[in-house]
Amino acid sequence: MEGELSLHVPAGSAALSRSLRAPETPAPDEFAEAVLAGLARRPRSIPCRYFYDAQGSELFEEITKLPEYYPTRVETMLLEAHRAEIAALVGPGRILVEFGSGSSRKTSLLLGALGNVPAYIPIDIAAESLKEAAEWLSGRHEGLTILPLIADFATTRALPKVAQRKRRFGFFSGSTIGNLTHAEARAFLANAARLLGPGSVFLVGVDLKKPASILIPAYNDSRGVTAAFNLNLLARINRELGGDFDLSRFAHHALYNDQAGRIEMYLVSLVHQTALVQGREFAFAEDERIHTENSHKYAADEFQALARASGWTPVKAWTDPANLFSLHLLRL
Ligand code: AVI
Repeated sequence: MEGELSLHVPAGSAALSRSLRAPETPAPDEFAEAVLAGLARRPRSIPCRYFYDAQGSELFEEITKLPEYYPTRVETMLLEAHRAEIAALVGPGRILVEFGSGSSRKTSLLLGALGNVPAYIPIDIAAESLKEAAEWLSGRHEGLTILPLIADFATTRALPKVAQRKRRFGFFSGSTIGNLTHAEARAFLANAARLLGPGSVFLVGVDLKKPASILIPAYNDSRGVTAAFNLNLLARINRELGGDFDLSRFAHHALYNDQAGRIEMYLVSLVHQTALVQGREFAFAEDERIHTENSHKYAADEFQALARASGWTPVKAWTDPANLFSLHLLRL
């Protein structure tokens, strides 16, 4: 389901909140179908996009501030260090389209460096995050036209009409591309090429391959925020689908699958138990897992090969001295 919240922000957040339509909630049936099918299949799995209800989005924001979770910090540092060069390579007057925009905090750095941006189109499934992000940005970039699009960034088929009038600059940050399989990532990049159109440029943040000794703490932090984020999926099922999961009987587990080059997250049943979801009963053996997320890591040349296979030409890549994270500028 897609919906547009169209607004122009002359000054301050008061004007913004009056202009917003009531947020559209994602179709509950879609969540129910995904959960029921995911719990019935073997191995059990639920797509990670369902992490992001209001509580899940808040917990993710907390994750981004954890000392162990380096991606947000390092990507922000790369944007701060290279924004002027990025802006020079992108050029002025482009509409900025952000895929999976979330809180839009990093976007502000780009907007400041780009200067002349006719409109900003953040695309996200979480209506509340979009609204909050638009309000936050409007306070910092007076006069910016913000056209939020409530949609799944992976399957967005069309941009608002205004976006077709100018050349476009895509932004996909945070290594969210890592949450897609390689085939999905390729399809996403090809769809982004079609949406952004000929002559467009695309900046993509990609987490790099590195030792498991750095990766595992990033996905299993000492404060248990990532565990709470993972377990919130069961809490969301309880809230929205009449589930009766006992959260104290499931544990968060993160491992690095070296062969696949990805972090895998699971919810592990600590005992033999049953749980009800929309009146259907699911039995879990002790140690049985629900796969909840993959987070793929790419060497810089692996990502560039993927981008090429999807029709993009790599222009330049930036990495930090410790080789933790990369930013890739691509053009069509
Ligand atoms: C949103 N995404 C890029 C995060 C990641 O690192 O894969 C989600 C996340 N899962 C656990 N911690 C953060």
